Amino acid sequence: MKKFNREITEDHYYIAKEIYLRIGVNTDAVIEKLKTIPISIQCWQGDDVTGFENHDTGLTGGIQATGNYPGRARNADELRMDLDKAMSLIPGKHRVNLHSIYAETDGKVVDRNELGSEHFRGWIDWAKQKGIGLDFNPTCFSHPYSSDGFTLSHQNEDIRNFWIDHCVASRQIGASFGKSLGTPCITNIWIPDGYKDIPIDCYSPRERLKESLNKIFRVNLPEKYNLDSVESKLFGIGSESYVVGSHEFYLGYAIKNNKLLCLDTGHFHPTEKISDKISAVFNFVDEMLLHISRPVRWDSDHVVSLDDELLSMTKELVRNDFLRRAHIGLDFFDASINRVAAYVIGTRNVLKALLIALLEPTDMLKTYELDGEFTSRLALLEEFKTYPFGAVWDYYCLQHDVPVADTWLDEIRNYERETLSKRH
Ligand code: RNT
Ligand code: ZN
Repeated sequence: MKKFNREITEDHYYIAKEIYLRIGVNTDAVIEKLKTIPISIQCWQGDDVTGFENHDTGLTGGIQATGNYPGRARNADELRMDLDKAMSLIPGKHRVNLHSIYAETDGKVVDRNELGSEHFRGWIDWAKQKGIGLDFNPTCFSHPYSSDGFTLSHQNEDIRNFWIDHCVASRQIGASFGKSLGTPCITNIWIPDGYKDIPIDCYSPRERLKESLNKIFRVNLPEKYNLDSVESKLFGIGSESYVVGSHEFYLGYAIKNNKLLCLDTGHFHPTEKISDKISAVFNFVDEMLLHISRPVRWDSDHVVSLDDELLSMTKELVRNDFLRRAHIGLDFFDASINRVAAYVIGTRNVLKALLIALLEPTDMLKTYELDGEFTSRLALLEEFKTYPFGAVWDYYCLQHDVPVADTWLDEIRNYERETLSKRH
């Protein structure tokens, strides 16, 4: 594809700047604000949630990465190389979100309850060199001890304890990330526990989960290094009838125990909107983690698209100045397209959605709302949809020395030809 002419991009921006000034929006200030918002990029899109352990369990836990596009990262070096490539095509400084199965154990078998920060040296050094933060997740799936579908809520105490130890170890690894990198790590607990079919006792597993969480969090870690979050889900593949860690369960847990609540956009009934939950939840919890994905039918993890719900979410965050309290993470995995492109598409879309939200003259709209001027509110909301945010976005990319518009795709094609296609 032909390169974008620098002058045209700049001229477009100057025209857009005038158009936004008319409605009281300073695009230069918006650009400065957007630079300060990090997105936590999930490492697991790069290898279909496989990790580097040598279990033959495959991916379990009711999640699935479908597709067999060539070029999956097979080890930490390849994954980091792919993330480097993706991040070179995304404007701004972001974070990377790891799972415990991405430990580097030098060929030795180290079970998950025995993992330590030494197994993440490669990741820490890489992040330090890039000047980025890391986030973390215990992996409570794809393991022989999760094979019957239960982990922290398991009826067997030994199995429960194994997972408790793993979660404590994970929080400590998270704290070591925070300490080494100078930015707190969010360690997010998600478990797959649940039943395929109608349960008799819904209460006991939840009671056990609560007790396991209490034990996990009893180990005190400084908040400047590690922040804990808990993630709910409605159903998984094979846990269609009952999930122990439901929304109400974790909402209650987070409020009572002062934890971050993780809202994954794919973990609710299809007509429920996360965008409408943010303001409700923020009346009761201090901070939250967002797992932005895109639900389609049964799948909660399609690559993020610039759709209405994403825009509603970023508008919620911007309008209420929630950006300091809401940590933005991504959670999608698609094995049917170029995986590096998937990173670029999803992350650029979240940034575009944030930019569009930041370009809104919120005070003006709020005034109309309070004055009962609903005609103006609707009329302007609709008119603003065709304002030239694309010109501001292109300029933002240009400023960051990142390909403008669709020209990043050429770099992905080159990378595919020169690197990904050689992985067999
Ligand atoms: C699963 C959860 C969870 C995982 C990652 C891999 O439904 O969304 O966040 O996607 O931990
Ligand atoms: Zn998630």
